[in-house]
Amino acid sequence: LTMESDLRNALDREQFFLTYQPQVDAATNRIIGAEALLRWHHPVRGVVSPVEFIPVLEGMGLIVKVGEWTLRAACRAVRDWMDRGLWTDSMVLGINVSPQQFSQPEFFDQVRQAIDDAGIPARCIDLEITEGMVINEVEETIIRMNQIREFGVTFSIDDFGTGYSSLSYLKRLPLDVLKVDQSFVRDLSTDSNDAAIVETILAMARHLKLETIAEGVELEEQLEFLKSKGCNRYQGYYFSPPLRVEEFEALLKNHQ
Ligand code: G
Ligand code: G
Ligand code: MN
Ligand code: NA
Repeated sequence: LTMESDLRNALDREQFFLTYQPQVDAATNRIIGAEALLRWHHPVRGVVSPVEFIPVLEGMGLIVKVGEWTLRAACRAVRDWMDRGLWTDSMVLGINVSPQQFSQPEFFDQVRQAIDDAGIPARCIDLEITEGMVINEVEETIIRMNQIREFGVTFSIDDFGTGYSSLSYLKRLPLDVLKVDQSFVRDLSTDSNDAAIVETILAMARHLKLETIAEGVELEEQLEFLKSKGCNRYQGYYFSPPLRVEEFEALLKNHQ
């Protein structure tokens, strides 16, 4: 209950901020983009994880407003980095979108406004959706995704393999990127089932002509396995955890 009333004021009190986790090309070791990850700085509890507060925001219906703030803040960040020569128009920032947000009729306008107001190329933004979103209303989801993709934004399927959707949905959705969930990456070098699952997911992505990004890569062995199976992009502690904006900018600067 207190969490709810605290969240009600969090936007006005400017308690939300974004962290950025770099995404890397494994072959060249170059930063090719990042994922924006939301944080809540609570005055007493400190920094709260989205795992705790996103479901509460969803329950309150507040995720739509916070999601719009996130979109706008992320696009403004890209604008700022471009102005400072830290970001090129071939780099992509991933933004997580909750099902409730996506199902709003205004969602496309929110995305377009955020990108236009920031004056950035639409191709610099990738929207990460989850399987939860596509269970219902597949037709409607496909229509909306196509509208947004025509504008130039790409779509990733996040946490792939952890939801309930069938492969037939995956085949029909106009996706660009499949993110291999970290739960399969974690025990890659010790669990032969996980290794088989990852290999299968990567083969399927290749057939569906989807780019792949592996998540939660912490170890050299995991990276080597992924590379050997054709996954050339990753994010994870092995390269960098999610960083506060100043740290992320310093990393981009050193990386040039
Ligand atoms: O950053 P980790 O940093 O703890 O993120 C945990 C979970 O929260 C992830 O599943 C991630 O997809 C989700 N998440 C992070 N930022 C956002 C956001 O801006 N919007 C939504 N809907 N989910 C987010
Ligand atoms: O959106 P998504 O569910 O993919 O959120 C990514 C989550 O994974 C965030 O909570 C982020 O902090 C976390 N994360 C990123 N890299 C690693 C990693 O290498 N290991 C682990 N255990 N978690 C990671
Ligand atoms: Mn994500
Ligand atoms: Na994920």
